[in-house]
Amino acid sequence: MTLNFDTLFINANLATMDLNIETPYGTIKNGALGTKDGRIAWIGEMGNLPKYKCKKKNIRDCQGDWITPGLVDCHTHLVFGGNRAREFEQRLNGVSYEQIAKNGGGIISTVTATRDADEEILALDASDRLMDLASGGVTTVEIKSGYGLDLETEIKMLKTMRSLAAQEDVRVVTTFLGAHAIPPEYKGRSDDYIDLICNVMVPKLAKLGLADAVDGFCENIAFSPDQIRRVFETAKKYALPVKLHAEQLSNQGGAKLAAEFGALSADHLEYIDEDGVKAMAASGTVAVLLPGAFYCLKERKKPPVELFRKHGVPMALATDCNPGSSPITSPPLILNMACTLFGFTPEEALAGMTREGAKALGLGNEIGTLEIGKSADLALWTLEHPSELSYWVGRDYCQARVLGSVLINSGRNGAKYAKIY
Ligand code: DI6
Ligand code: FE
Repeated sequence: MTLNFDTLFINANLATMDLNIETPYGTIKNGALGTKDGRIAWIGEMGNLPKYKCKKKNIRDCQGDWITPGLVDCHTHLVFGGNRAREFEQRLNGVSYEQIAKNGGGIISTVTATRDADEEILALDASDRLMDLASGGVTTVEIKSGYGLDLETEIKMLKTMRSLAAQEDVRVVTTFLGAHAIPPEYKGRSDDYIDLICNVMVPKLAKLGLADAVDGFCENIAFSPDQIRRVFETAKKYALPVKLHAEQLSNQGGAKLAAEFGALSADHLEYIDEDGVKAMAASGTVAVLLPGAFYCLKERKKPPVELFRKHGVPMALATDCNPGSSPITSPPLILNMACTLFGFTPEEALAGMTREGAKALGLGNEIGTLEIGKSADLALWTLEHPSELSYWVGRDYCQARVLGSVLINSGRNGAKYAKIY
């Protein structure tokens, strides 16, 4: 039988991250990967390449470069107005993150800036940050709303995200994070704000098709488990998957609640206990760990990586790019931090931003590994070995990305590689 390829990558080392291939990183050395209609149609060693047809100009000689699945950044707050460098200064002068929030700063200062922001500027700023992620190898990004906290601004944010998807050659998954903070006009009336989320916001956004999932912030400076439960029940009514910022600053039992609702992920989790981990294992909820926020907030308590391993909870990693606790747009920096700060192995780290990140978005069957039938979302790197992705500290040197089979040059050597690929 002759296979027809739209594109064929030859002489590549493949870090498939496919658990069915029992080499570290699911590696296939000296391999090839063929695509058809945006999907991976064949993958294997060069020596086993079957008879094929492919236009000569679409055969790319990778000259020993590595191909990994396109990176998945499964937790970001990429769309926001302004920045919070002044609060960074305050924190260095001894004011805590929680205290700043209590004084009306923190998330609320970004809410004010986002409400005021001109739509075009909002999109331009976010697109700039998205380009950083892309040059670090990202092909899929999740973006949360939650800096509007009123229907109009939440819609403005979510529409901005959808428009980024069209511009930037990156897959964008949107999440409604209305339950992020109590808006100033609801101060002291958080239950009324939850009513607004459940009775007005979720129904409207579901109707507009602007949100792919619903998230919340379960914390003593944000919303209680009972309030989050109401949000989750509403999401369920509209068939929207849920996820939760849980146990970031204290243990509120948020991870258990998330697990009870079959959440895609529970995120942060520094303060989770073993019962919470067991509940996540039972429900298949992914642990999304965010070393950037841990680092920027100078946290001491680490998420219990050993317990996640022991109970088989998948661990994803993400930048958490946001103006308060993680102004970071470098995926490789997150890989390095996960290893250095949380004790991930480089292989676990790469899995965290590929296979497990995909799972955290409910896209485990579509992206995240190099497997026949999955979308041809790839990242190409000039490396000796994939451990280098975690070893260099924040060095974004992805050479090119492929999204659904379409080649997109990016990275510092884009011009050079434009010739080769
Ligand atoms: N946890 C976080 O790390 C971000 N949101 C959240 O609930 C921080 C958001 C911010 O400080 O602006
Ligand atoms: Fe977050």
